Amino acid sequence: MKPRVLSGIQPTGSLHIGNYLGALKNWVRMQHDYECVFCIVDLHAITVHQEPAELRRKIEQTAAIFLAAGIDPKISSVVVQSTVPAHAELAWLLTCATPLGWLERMTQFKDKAAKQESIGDGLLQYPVLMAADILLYKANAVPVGDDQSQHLELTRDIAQRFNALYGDTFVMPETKLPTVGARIMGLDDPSKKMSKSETGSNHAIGLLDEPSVIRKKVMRATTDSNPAVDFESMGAGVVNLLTIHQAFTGWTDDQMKQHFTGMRYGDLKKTVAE
Ligand code: AQP
Repeated sequence: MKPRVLSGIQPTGSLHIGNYLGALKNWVRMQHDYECVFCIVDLHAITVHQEPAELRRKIEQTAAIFLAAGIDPKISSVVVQSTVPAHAELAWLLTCATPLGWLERMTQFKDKAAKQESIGDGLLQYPVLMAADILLYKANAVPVGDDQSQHLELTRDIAQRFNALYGDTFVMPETKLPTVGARIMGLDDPSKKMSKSETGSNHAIGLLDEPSVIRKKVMRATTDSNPAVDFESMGAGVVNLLTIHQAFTGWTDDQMKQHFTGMRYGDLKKTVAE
């Protein structure tokens, strides 16, 4: 029997190249070697307010993007989380076995809570629901971007605690990060990860952006005060542009250095935009 993979994406906002390079691209590759379940996690999406009609539209759009990216429904399962009640049921059982302090320490909770005047309890429980998604299917591997690593560690902690309290029940899942592209940063502010919920018009490259819009966004990307690429001393914006290029092309570090060393930023941006 093939080992099993579970991963998910929230149908919030517009999917961006961070979601593709951090998660989707790996999913497409792994579906031939693993038994895969890919989830559109709408119950996670409602941990912050969503307009119901818009959420329904985004669920369909996210499913279409999965297929367009190369997920093959003949070999992989695509599931809308809310259609399988066991996700929410297991989340409650796990909630009762999870110490509050573990959840309050999650950086994504702290970041998202800091952006809102009042927060719902769902935001705190977000990683428990994620643990339920993964443990429900006895997934062996979970391909995610780096921002989800802490939630995966928590999933293993919850599984271990549950197994210790009630007997061997859950499989320990392994985190699978991409070697390049695990954390794509915002084009406008390379200190922040590219995110659907950031509203800046030059922040993210959407998977559905027109080529002319992508070109414009890349040409406006933040770099640093150097005139050209210097691998010994680079600002985060330049590192980000090079990472995006490397993740899409699959070039080695040596190929990257040979091609880009000394290249002026205008030309670097033109190359990345292509
Ligand atoms: N910037 C990123 N770089 C690499 N991977 C990323 N992922 C997200 N942002 C980046 C990965 O994409 C998958 C799906 O993410 P999600 O939709 O479940 O939620 P998220 O991680 O919170 O992503 P966003 O885009 O920031 O969404 P919002 O703004 O709605 O919270 C995950 O595997 C994630 O690691």
